[in-house]
Amino acid sequence: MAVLPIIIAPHPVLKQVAKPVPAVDQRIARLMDDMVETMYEANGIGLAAPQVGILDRVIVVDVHEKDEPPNPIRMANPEVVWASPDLAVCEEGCLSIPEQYAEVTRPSAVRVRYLDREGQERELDASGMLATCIQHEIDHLNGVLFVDHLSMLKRGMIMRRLQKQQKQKATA
Ligand code: GNR
Ligand code: NI
Repeated sequence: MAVLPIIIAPHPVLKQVAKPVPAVDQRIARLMDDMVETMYEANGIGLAAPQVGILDRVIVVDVHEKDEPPNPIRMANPEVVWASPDLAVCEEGCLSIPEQYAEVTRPSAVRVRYLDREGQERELDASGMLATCIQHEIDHLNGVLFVDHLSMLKRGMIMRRLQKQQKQKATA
């Protein structure tokens, strides 16, 4: 396993649409494992392959509570097959937009179809933080960041704050 470098916005790879994986082969299983390790190392609750520069439709999530054992979920070709009509607001962050947060509104529950690490087709019913996180990760596969759900004004404020913070970090 390996910790991969996470790409920070604005970067063109984060705007690209990722390709479906034809099958969950050795390479994809390895990528899933490396992404889980990278997610844990970064203290994230999810990670999408484009965030580590790989344009395959692969995501990992783990929303376990601190007092519970880890529960990583690895997904290839995840697809929302049902979304609840009721919406939920969640304060979101993103490892590719470090230290910036904003409220995003999304369906409060989703059913997602995907291929697991063994290439088996599965469905998962998600609500709460898990539903939010899965939708955030699938957005990444479509070149969409959480700030794209905000008004132009709020997005501009966050991206300018991020630029300033990244420049300060580079010269610190
Ligand atoms: O670690 C993360 N936290 C988070 C919090 C609220 C909503 C979504 C997320 S996902 C984010 C990790 C990340 O950037 N995944 O793409
Ligand atoms: Ni993200």
